[in-house]
Order: sequence, then structure tokens, then C-alpha cells
Amino acid sequence: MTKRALVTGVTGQDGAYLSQFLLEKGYEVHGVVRRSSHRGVEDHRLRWLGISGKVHLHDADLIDLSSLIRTVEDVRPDEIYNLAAQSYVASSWRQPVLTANVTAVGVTNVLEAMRLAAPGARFYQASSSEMYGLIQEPMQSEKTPFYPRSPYAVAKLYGHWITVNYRESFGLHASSGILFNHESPLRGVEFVTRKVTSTVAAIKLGRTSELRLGNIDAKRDWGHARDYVRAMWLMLQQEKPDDYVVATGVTTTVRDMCRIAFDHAGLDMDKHLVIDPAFFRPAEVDVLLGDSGKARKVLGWKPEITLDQMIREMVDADLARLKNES
Ligand code: NDP
Ligand code: GDR
Repeated sequence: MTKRALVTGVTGQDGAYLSQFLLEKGYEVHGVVRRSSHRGVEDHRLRWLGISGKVHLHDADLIDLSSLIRTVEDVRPDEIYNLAAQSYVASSWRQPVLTANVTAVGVTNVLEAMRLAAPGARFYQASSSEMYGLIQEPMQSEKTPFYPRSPYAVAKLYGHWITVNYRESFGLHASSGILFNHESPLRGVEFVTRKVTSTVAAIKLGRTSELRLGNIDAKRDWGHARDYVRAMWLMLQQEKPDDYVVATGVTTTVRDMCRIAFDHAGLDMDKHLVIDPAFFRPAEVDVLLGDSGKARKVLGWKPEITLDQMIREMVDADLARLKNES
């Protein structure tokens, strides 16, 4: 029997790679798309991967419970991946209520839709390493206490605990993946890796001369989205639902990540990088470093793409895009 998956956030980075992964596994893939005045371009990431016609799209919104119930009733999914969110940390200070409605309460809406319309389905929640925030431990595992540092992280913490609560209250097969930063050529240009690689490509082609960044001393544990969507799927193949950290176990400063991009393009970083206070955050997460020992042991998961390989892939993709545009 063909398995059916429903993916919220299907138009985002992870939604696109997860859809591709599930299609390759023989799934029928359905995705939630919210209403937009840019009808026809919202699936640009699916197009980039060559799968746009293969994913069934449904109009629904995370803040509209009835639209989610209807979608779950229509699709009757075996697996639901809740990837939709207001996912940009910096925006969450400017749109804290929207962030709470979508990224926090939206999770309850998806869980309720599943509980009412497909209680036997398996559920994945996209939790985040941002929940650790002001951490006290050198490496963060499933046992590390949380201390969120942004409205986004506070909202994600709610989403994480409501998933645990629905699992314990209603016996739902609901798992939460605490994923550390993961990137790709499909990353939004507002996030630091893609901002760096797209600007480096523009500098290389003479379109601009400066890269303006905020806190380049921040350290992140960066992996590739293609590796991380595999971990999401593996979680839902387990007999029992659970929570897992997904990370590479290597942390790098924004500065050093930047240097990989400039070096790959044959450019001198010191001639182009400008520190701009406008990009500092009201509260920062200084360092993240994940211990994914449980995922490696129980799921048999490990990352295959290094930061170096990923940043070079992203610079090359941005160079190709810019050349195409002209
Ligand atoms: P993106 O920002 O690329 O994608 C977010 C998706 O959510 C988009 O498809 C967006 O739709 C959709 N969305 C936003 N608001 C709504 C809404 N009200 N109703 C329905 N859909 C909505 O995020 P990523 O793919 O990078 O991340 C996927 C998930 O994983 C997110 O929940 C994120 O917070 C979480 N996460 C990401 C990590 C990372 O490093 N990438 C790490 C840890 C967690 P639209 O296209 O219309 O904007
Ligand atoms: P993050 O990702 O906040 O970790 O959240 P982002 O790439 O935005 O920032 C990473 C670090 O870089 C520093 N930084 C800058 N960031 C951006 N975006 N722009 C800049 O100019 C800049 N200069 C320095 C930031 O201060 C920060 O320390 C991502 C999102 O995908 C979340 O949804 C997800 O939950 C977490 O990763 C894990």
C-alpha cells in the first residue's frame, strides 16, 4: 500500500527536501500551502528540485484549525510532518504575537486536526536547538534544560511540550526532533549562511562590494537539510514515539563559516566584511553544539555532508543563479 504523508511548511527549505525524500521512497506527498497573492511562485523550491507537479497542494493555514481538519480528513495521512512556522528568529521580536500564533498555537491546531481526523497517524514536530538558548552545558542533548532567548524560541518550546503532552495524554505517535541549524542552496536569504553565500556570489560577479553582518562571534552547529530530513523520517519509522537531537557535533563561528565562502570564491574576506550593529539581536544565543548520540544509536542516523562541502555547494548555486538571472 502506498503511504501518504502530509507536510506543513512544504514550500520552505525542509518541506522541499523532505518531499523529495518521501517521493523517492514511494510516498504520495501532500503539502499545506497558505493563501498568497503570489499564486504560482510559492512552490519555487519544489520546482528547483524538479518535483513541483508531484506534490499535492492543499490550501490551509496553521492558525486556522478548520482548514487543517478538512485537509487531514481529505488526505487521511499515515504521517504528518509539522514543519510550518514563522522560523526567522530576528523577525520574532518584531512579530512576537504572529510568531506565537503560528509557531506555538499552530502546533496544537495540527495535533488537534490529527487527533480528531486521523488519530492513528504518526506526527513529527520541528523543534529547535534555539530552545536551549542560554545553555549551561558544553554539549546539548535531549536531557539538557531549556532556556529560550527569543519569542521564536519561546514559541518553539511550547510546540515541543504540547507534542510531548499529546503523546502522553492521548497516546498519539508524536515525536519531536530537536534539530540544530541546517542549511542548503534552498535556505531563505535572510538566514546567515545563505546571506553570506548569496552576497559572496554577488561580490564575485561585481554586483556589490560589501557583506554586512552582526555578531560574527556566534557559534552554530551547522548541518545540511538533506541529511536532516532523513532523520525526521527515521523518527516516524520507530515503533515508539520519542524526542531526538539531530546535530553534527561540530560548532563553528559565523566568522569561520564566512571565510569558507570567501575562500571558495577566491576573495579576501577582510576587504568586504563590514560589521553592522543593525544586525545584532536584542538577546543572542552565543553557542550551540549538539550531542546527537541518541539519534545515531537508536535511528542509525549520521550526517554525511560537512560544513565545508555545504558552503561550497551554496556559493556555487548562488553564482549559477545570479548568472542565470542576467
Ligand atoms: P522555512 O522558513 O524555510 O519554511 C517555513 C514554512 O512554514 C514555509 O513553507 C511557510 O510558508 C510555512 N508557514 C509559515 N507560516 C505559516 C502558516 N501560518 N500556515 C501555514 N504555513 C506557514 O523553514 P525551514 O524549512 O528552514 O524549517 C522548517 C521547520 O523547522 C520550521 O518549523 C523551523 O522553525 C524548524 N527548524 C528549522 C531549523 C533550520 O535550521 N532550518 C532548525 C530547527 C528547527 P510560506 O512559503 O508561505 O512562507
Ligand atoms: P538562527 O539562524 O537564528 O540560529 O536560527 P540565523 O542564520 O538567522 O543566525 C545564526 C547566527 O548568525 C548571527 N548573525 C546573523 N544572522 C543573520 N540572519 N543575519 C546577519 O546578518 C547575521 N550576523 C550575524 C545571528 O546573530 C546568529 O547568532 C535558525 C533558524 O532556522 C531557526 O528557525 C532554527 O530553529 C535555528 O536556526 C536552529
